[in-house]
Amino acid sequence: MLDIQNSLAHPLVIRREDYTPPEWLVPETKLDFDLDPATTRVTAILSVTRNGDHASPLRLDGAGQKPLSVTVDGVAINDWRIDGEQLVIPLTGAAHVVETQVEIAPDRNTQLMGLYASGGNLCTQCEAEGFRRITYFPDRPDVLSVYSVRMTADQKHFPVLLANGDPVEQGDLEDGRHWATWHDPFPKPSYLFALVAGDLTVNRSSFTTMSGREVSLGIWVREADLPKTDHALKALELAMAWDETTYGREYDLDVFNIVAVDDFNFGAMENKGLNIFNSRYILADPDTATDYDYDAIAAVVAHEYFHNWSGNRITCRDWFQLSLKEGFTVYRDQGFSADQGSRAVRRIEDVRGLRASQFPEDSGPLAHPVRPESYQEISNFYTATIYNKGAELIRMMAAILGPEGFRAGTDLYFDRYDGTAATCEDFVTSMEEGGKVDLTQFRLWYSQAGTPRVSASLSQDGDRATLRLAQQVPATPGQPVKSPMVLPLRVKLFGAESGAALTDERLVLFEDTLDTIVFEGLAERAVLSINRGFSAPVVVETDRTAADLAFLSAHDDDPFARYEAMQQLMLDTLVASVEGRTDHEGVIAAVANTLADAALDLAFVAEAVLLPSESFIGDQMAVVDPEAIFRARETLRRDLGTRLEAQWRQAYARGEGQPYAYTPEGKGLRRLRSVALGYIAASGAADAADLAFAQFDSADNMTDRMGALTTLVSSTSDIRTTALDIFYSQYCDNPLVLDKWFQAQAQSSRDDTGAVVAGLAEHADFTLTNPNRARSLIGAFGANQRAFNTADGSGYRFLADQLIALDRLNPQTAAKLLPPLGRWRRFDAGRAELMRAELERIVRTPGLSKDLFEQASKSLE
Ligand code: 0A1
Ligand code: ZN
Repeated sequence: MLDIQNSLAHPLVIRREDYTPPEWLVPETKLDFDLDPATTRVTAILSVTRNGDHASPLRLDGAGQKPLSVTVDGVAINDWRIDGEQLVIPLTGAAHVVETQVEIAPDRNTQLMGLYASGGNLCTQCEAEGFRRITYFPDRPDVLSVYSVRMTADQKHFPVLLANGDPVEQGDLEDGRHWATWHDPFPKPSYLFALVAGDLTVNRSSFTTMSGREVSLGIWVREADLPKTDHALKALELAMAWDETTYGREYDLDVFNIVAVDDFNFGAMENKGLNIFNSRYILADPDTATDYDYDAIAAVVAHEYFHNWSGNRITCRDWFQLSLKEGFTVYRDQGFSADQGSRAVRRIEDVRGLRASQFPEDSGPLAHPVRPESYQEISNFYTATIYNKGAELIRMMAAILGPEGFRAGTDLYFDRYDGTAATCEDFVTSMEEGGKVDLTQFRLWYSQAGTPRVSASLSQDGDRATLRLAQQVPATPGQPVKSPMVLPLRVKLFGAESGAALTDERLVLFEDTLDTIVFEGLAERAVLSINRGFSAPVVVETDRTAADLAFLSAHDDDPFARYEAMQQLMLDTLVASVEGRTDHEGVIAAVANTLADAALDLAFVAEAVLLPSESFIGDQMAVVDPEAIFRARETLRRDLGTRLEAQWRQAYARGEGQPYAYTPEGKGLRRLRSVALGYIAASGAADAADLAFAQFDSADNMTDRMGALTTLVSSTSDIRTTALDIFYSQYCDNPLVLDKWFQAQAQSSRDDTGAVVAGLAEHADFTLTNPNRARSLIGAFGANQRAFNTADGSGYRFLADQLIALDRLNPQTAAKLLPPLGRWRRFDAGRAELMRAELERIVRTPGLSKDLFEQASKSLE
């Protein structure tokens, strides 16, 4: 039973079908901030115009501020009222100037939405509905306004004052305060508003755009962090150039600023001309950031920059269209990253991420379409489905249109909708017109949730082979019955004896429930390579034998397909082994083969020889048995370790003594080295812990140090505590590195991980007020399938306790960490009952946020 009070407190469901255009527009907004961490006074002067023929009053959204005064056309009024959290102002004419004054308290803002304090500086986060916590405003993305901002603050504590757009003027005041004004000529929705006041220093460079305009670029950080900003700045320059060559998109203001802050709910935010970043996606040097961090920084910097066109110039009409900007921008940042290094490895990483986060979402209680129909709290919809599945939709359209058609489609889209708040439908229409294709059935991808399942079977008679396809889209909450979707499947056949290609690659558009495709003129037995490059985000089941998969893992000419064949072989082997049929020979031979293939890129080899994660194995099973999965996976790891020990040692040695360089070759060497170390440890070799410790101790970079520490934290050797202590004392003053220390322990495969994590939650350096820290321990633990799902339910209890505590401070971050508890249907009755009990306890908690309430109550349904 759901708690009546909470259900009553949060009954409001917002529906896509209820969209109506705004009743009032705000062509111009002037903001004046008298900044102070304890009490900030905000004066807003809005020129408002009636939109259409109606007699409704002006309704401005608000949240938590203290209203001080309201004037209309320069005259103080007192017939305004507060309705819920909205400020309602009766207005008679077609256009008025409305001025409000409010007070807010940034230093008590632990939700990190609106104006808040982080590390002594003041900054904002307004997406999706944070602007209403700053001032009264129609806080919806289809109200576009031109903003002018004036800030006044104490000069000593806040020497730097930044806002959107271009700087206009600044000056000093007598009382130790100073002021600055900024103007953003591009009309924008309130969620893109930003300001920063702080004691910051800047790493600057400049960029000349394709039409010859000079743009001044700046990354603003604390003085001590300045040496860690070069990589992000370089990435920004690369991203700006890439968007010009790939999409013809040029930057439009004279300045582009980025500010890094330590307390941030997400990764970063694309505010017009003033991006605000979680510092983990800016700061890097070899001693503190891993190769993975470097790659992520470049990807996030590019992502936020690309939003200037896909998000800011063209924004979303309403939040149901969120994937319009997010799916497309993820697709764009993936393209950028692919162009910087190995395309295949990047695709493997993206697909692994999709399978780790989006597939479980799509098959669980929180499944929703890429364009959702309803929500209670929009912050809960910044999901892997909106972002990553959304990107896959764009990728499929790009495949269907081909490169030229796709570019024509995006050109048309940017051209036609520039300066407007658009919809997903507008994007699809642009693709249809620009690419001259019919996407009627394709639109189902936006409205139907759930990961389609395809079964594919190839049969051959002489020189003729028939591929039989069947598709099924599973039921999801609120969508019991589905129609077949358009699945673009890249398909190719290889000769089983020769290993040569028997056909060209074909793009099969599989649109019905069933289909057959015939291949003629095959000189030998054909082996099927399907969904190459992961051309459709679906689950493919085939009747290919272990021998065929091993063959493809060695001969397919698409590196992604080689990887997939190996993964499938490993997965089949592991699932069989959980079910009691253990035969590791096929996997051992295929891994040996890959390790021996000198033509392969080392980063690819490292990816290809990694076993599927415990949770991905769990996703294949009717009932997840976390212990059995863990044992099966460890046994295969041990066998691979022992049988191929010489090869692992050889691979390990290849990276030895190489000086650090952040290059594709350097990254490949380090990645393979860490994977090899893991296998050497899995083999039970007596020297494994010493080897890992030596690597840990002598590493000149964080990638090698973390690679070793990751192996050590899962080992039984006491040397692991020595390593953890050294790491702690070396980096306890660096929050981003200390996050890694918490995270590595929460990810450990040791039996005592649950107890260790509970202990770490009491550690002096643990805090729920910093989202990165909370995620590094609680998030990582929730993702550790075996440790989290111990049969006594202690992991569930721990997570629920933490979420209830976190919800009081920061509802958004709490709600994001809930999903592991929602997987109860996938487990045995005992665990399911324990998980449900914790979800019910959360739902019944008095004063729960609507963020956590929505996630927990939906997870119980
Ligand atoms: N638009 C940002 C994501 C983002 C969303 C909400 C936030 O509020 C806490 C912050 C950032 C992006 O896609 O990068
Ligand atoms: Zn984004």
